[in-house]
Amino acid sequence: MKKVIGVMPLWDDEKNSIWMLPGYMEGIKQAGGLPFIFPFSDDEDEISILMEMCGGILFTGGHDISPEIYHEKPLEGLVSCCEKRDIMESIILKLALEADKPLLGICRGIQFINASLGGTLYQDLELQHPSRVEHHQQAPYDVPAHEVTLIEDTPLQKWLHRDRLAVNSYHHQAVKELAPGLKPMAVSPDGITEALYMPGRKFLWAVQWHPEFSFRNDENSRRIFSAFIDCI
Ligand SMILES: [Mn+2]
Repeated sequence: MKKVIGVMPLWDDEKNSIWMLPGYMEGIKQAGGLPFIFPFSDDEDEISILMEMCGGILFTGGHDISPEIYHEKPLEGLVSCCEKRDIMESIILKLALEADKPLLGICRGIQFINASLGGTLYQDLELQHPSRVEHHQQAPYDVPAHEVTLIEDTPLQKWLHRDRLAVNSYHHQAVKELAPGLKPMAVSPDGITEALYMPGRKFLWAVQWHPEFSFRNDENSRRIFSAFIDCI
């Protein structure tokens, strides 16, 4: 039985259209999974039917998370949200947790999981957490931008067998206060939580960096996808 992965669609505001970065699909495929792009829906019954087909869910990067989710007003001109993603992903997160369905979050994915479970975000890192660490690198995106420290005895540290990791970085929002029930797995030199997990789950990991850009030339990025697919 193929390991089918529901991939959260990206949304293009100008074209009013779904789109997808091939790296998410290829990253899953090279690890032995079968990805499909989830269609947009706000209907829990429809979403349930689709989720029954899935062995796991990938929360992709993309738009900012609505600050309303963590009870803040958006900073004017600095936050660009996608209501249909927030609505659908809220339903999917709830169903995935109920069914203990494996879930990997990338970039927006780590932010969405943390905010939805009661944590908060930096709406704009440059304004709210200025530092010398390059979190918003220029292309190419498959090369490291900063290091993270992997926290001892966390699943990521044990899976990669290392204490430090060079990662790419392309984000302007980030985890601020961690949600109850989540634990950090990686921290940047300026103190940002760049990976987290939920203890007691089959698999709920999320990373702030972008293995979908770097898996072709980086073994550790491939291993993040394989940790996810192998557990299904
Ligand atoms: Mn970063």
